[in-house]
Amino acid sequence: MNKPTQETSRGLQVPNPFERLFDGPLTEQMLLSPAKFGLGLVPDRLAPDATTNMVCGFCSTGCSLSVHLKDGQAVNLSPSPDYPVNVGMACPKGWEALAPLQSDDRGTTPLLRNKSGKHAPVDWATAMETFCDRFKAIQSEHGPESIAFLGTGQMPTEELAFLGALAKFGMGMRHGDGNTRQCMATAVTAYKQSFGFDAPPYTYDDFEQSDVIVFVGANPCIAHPIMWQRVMNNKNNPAIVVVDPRKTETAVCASHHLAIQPKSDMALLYGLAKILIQNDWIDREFIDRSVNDFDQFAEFVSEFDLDHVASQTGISSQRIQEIAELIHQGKRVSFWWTMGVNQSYQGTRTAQAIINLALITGNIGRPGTGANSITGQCNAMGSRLFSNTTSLLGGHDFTKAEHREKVAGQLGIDVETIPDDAGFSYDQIIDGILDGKIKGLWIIATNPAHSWIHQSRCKQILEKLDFLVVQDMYHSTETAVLADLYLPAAGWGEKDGTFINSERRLGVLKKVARAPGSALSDFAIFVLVAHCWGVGEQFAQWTDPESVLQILAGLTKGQPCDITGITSYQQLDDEGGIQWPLGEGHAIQSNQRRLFEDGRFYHADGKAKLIFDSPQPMPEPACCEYPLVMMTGRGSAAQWHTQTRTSKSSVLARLYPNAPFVEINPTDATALGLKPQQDVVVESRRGRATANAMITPTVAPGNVFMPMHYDEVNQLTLSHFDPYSKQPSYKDCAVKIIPKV
Ligand SMILES: Nc1nc2c(c(=O)[nH]1)N[C@H]1C(S)=C(S)[C@@H](COP(=O)(O)OP(=O)(O)OC[C@H]3O[C@@H](n4cnc5c(=O)[nH]c(N)nc54)[C@H](O)[C@@H]3O)O[C@H]1N2
Ligand SMILES: Nc1nc2c(c(=O)[nH]1)N[C@H]1C(S)=C(S)[C@@H](COP(=O)(O)OP(=O)(O)OC[C@H]3O[C@@H](n4cnc5c(=O)[nH]c(N)nc54)[C@H](O)[C@@H]3O)O[C@H]1N2
Ligand code: SF4
Ligand SMILES: [Mo]
Repeated sequence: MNKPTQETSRGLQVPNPFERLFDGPLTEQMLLSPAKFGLGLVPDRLAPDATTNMVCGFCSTGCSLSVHLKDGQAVNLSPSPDYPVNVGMACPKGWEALAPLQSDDRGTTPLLRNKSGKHAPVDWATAMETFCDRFKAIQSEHGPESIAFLGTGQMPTEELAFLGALAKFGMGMRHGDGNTRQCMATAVTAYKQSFGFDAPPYTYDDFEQSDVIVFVGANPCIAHPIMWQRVMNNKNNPAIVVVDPRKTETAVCASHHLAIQPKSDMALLYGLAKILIQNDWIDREFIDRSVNDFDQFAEFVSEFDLDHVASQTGISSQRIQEIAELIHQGKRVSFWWTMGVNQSYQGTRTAQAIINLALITGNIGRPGTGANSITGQCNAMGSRLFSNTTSLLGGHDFTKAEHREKVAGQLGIDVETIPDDAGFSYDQIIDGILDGKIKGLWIIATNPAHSWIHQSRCKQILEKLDFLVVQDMYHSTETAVLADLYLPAAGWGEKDGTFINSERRLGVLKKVARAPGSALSDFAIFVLVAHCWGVGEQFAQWTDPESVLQILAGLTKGQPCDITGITSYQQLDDEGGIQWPLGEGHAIQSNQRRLFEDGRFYHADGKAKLIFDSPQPMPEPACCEYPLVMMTGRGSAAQWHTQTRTSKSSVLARLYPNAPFVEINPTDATALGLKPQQDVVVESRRGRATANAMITPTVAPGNVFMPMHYDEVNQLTLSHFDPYSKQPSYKDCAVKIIPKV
């Protein structure tokens, strides 16, 4: 029989973290090398030569991939032909999804920094003992709030919920955030304020039903290629408007490209609203029934002088008029936005300026419409609802006593263990390290030493910590090498769970490969931590991912994101994924469901709010010394973020330039005397980076662009944030280019 805990030779009460995953007696030997004891093997529920469908682990599109097994191990994959998201398509990353699992720098054992400062292998028992001893020592000296965590939108919902609950309710942490802050925080805040809940309203079928499609600050051809395929399936010959300072791959395919000045979107969107209202090209009936604050909004936008808007945006007033007419004439207009909006010092109000256009024209709640934020990472939506960071588990509010009571009751925990606010946001955690409030940090499945804004400072700050734990698939990431303790994690394909995609669809991922060495799933690591920390009892029900989904579903009862109707992974598989909400006992009417069909929003009076504010100037504009505005973003469909995963595929490696590059307009290049591919130094007030000059008219004169996939980029970026969402403004800072001789 399994024992819940067992004493190791060191006297540590070590749990059996694998009770439901492995049914044999636990020995210390197993903890030393769990994979040898079957913990890494494919579960029984898959036949050894099966083909099984699972959701891709890169972007939020959530394509289904059919993974083919031989002798219980994944050998190949192809896109699933009948899944409602991707219907037989995948982008290069999806096709190559198994490649990152095979790599020499996979973590196979925990690593502990020794006295000479080097990482040395240790067993799991030592790793857990050190983890608990060091974090507890910090807490007893500096208070429970002196340790924090940074999580991710790239782990299954069950794992990120476990992390959030364990850290905050079990380990007494108050502060925890994740890379979703870098990505979706603005959309979350905008939706919460405007709709009363963080609820992207659309379904991918809307891409196919629209007759006018407006993309603002989004480049789906590169970042969400299969969503773009859905646009290409649209039979209505839609007008496609792309608002982006660059002539991106998406802009090239559009019928209308508005190459606006960076960060002038608000002026443009208010200008459009003014024209729509002035001409009465609005849906009065919908506004009266479903929208608040229209008169104030109409008055606010009436002040916008269109010639002034034209000079700010660089788009002529005739062109703005033309786009307003297009929106007016469209029967089904959908508005989509991504990081060109979210990653801005005024992102929340910009996102709301988009939402306002959809609301005043009644383009919401019908096929082909919506104010639609596209999410980024495979489980960004899961993280928004269940990471227990900004929101209390299940989209609840830490500050509301009744929500804390409800969650405590459901989980059977003491309500006092639930903090009464959301704690520090990511930037506050980083600043907290600097001013000595945060002494210990646990980083899981994110790589801030590359991806956080103004990274040279970030690296120095992480080095100030008394104790840094990094839990990653690879021991070689920019962040993992800084760790005092490194924990080796299984990745996508090596574990079970669910992701929630951009259109709110839950889909299953599965263990189809064996994690290397003694790497464990993040889930198993959390079980282990819970037991070693001494709160195993509190998490006694959190035995395996599928049980945790049921716990989480229970928490959503009565919430807009109610998923009490989801009862098993099998059901998700059978249905081709299920979009939230699905209440208990409700039948799934359609596998393409959108929100707000009844015109009712989540504020107490059922109405949406029009929220607006004056546009602000860029905090670091181009000047004599730094005459170019640098934008950053995705460079190719084959590169993922900090490239820890995609760089492992030799197929993908052929699809993008290996060296960092900076896109610069021919006019600026000529003025600087640059030759194509010449090495240049890109310098901002904070750092210098060497890159290849890519001379191209796709960026306007005065602007440059660098892909975020290269470590150098965030040496340059300026640490500034949206005041409401605290999302970093990654896409605007002043630089100069110095030719290298
Ligand atoms: N291949 C690949 N796909 C990915 C990812 C990846 O790393 N690689 N990451 C995923 C994630 S997590 C995310 S969040 C998404 C991001 O997806 P996107 O947001 O589509 O990608 P970005 O390139 O970051 O930014 C989009 C565009 O914003 C523009 N932009 C910059 N400043 C402004 C501005 O002031 N106004 C406007 N209107 N536009 C502006 C840029 O020129 C850029 O073309 O992609 C997801 N998909
Ligand atoms: N300049 C600039 N910077 C940006 C952006 C930008 O546009 N411009 N975009 C921002 C955005 S939108 C985002 S989302 C962030 C992304 O930034 P990060 O989250 O830092 O980037 P990733 O490379 O995806 O890092 C994920 C890490 O998790 C590890 N990992 C993957 N799967 C697992 C798993 O299952 N378990 C564990 N334990 N580890 C795993 C990977 O090896 C990798 O180290 O970057 C942001 N940074
Ligand atoms: S579009 Fe996104 S979800 Fe689909 S295969 Fe590519 S990376 Fe995976
Ligand atoms: Mo993102």
